[in-house]
Amino acid sequence: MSFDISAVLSPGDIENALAECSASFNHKAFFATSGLTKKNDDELTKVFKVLDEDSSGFIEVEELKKFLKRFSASARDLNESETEAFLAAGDSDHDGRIGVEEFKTMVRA
Ligand SMILES: [Ca+2]
Repeated sequence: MSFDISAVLSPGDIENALAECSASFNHKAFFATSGLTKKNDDELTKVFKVLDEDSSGFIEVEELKKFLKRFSASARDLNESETEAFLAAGDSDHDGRIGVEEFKTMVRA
């Protein structure tokens, strides 16, 4: 990836957010603790592009599973139920993936 996520988020905040979600993932807690909820449109678009690893313009299920890994390579994968809940929270048009506007809406919800 060409963009370093720590250019947008503080490494300490990322560390705290990952620690909080190490046992069970809660997207609202992660977004708040990592500082994502305070980021502007531009910054959230940059983060979205990191999460959209294949640059398809959408975060698909396989990419959602790897969500935590995009913040730290040593972080775990999300399990199936966490991934399903995460997708359901963000996928407001029910196409089975998360677009950039859906991502921003979810982060700020
Ligand atoms: Ca994608």
